[in-house]
Amino acid sequence: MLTMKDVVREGHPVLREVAKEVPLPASKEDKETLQRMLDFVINSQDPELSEKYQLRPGVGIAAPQIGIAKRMFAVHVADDNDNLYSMGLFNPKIISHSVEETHLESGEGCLSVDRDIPGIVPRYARITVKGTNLDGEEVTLRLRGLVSIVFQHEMDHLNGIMFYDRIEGFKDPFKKELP
Ligand code: UDB
Ligand code: ZN
Repeated sequence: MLTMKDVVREGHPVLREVAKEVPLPASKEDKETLQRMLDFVINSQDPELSEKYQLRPGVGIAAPQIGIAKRMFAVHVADDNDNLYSMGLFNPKIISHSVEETHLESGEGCLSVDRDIPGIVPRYARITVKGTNLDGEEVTLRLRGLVSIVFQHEMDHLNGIMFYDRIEGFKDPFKKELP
């Protein structure tokens, strides 16, 4: 079972790498890793398990956050209509996005960042994501609201981008140039 000990923190170079595509169909090992990541986010939201194993209640995790530079992430988060997005995705891609932007009023945090970094993190209001799920099916998702923000935050990890890179006026000497 993955715990916070497995989560690499700020300063680890893997968080600044551009992760590599996962060869498909996914290997047994890659599928097992992604399933463990999904189990981690689900467990972290279970009050008993999060207390017992001292897990931060997370909504998503990307492979680089457990030291694996591969393009895959897991999310477990519900939208405003209580639709649950609980899945692992291989090689996710934002195929289109709105011009309109949004942000979390309270800013963002990260499982790999053990400090509060205040500031508005601009995100697209709506995105369409394509990827391959744990069952090997190609899926297309149209997302908005918190779910869309979570997907964009996890996608950034696959490109070596941290949420604070996107905060206007926040100076990080190790900042990666944004495209
Ligand atoms: C999180 N959780 O999991 F707006 F119901 C964060 C942590 C770092 C605080 C644990 C979170 O934001 N939960 C949340 C937010 C809401 C409403 C709600 C629960 N992540 C995941 C992460 O670090 N992945 O790499 C950070 C989030 C910040 C914005 C999206 C992901
Ligand atoms: Zn993060």
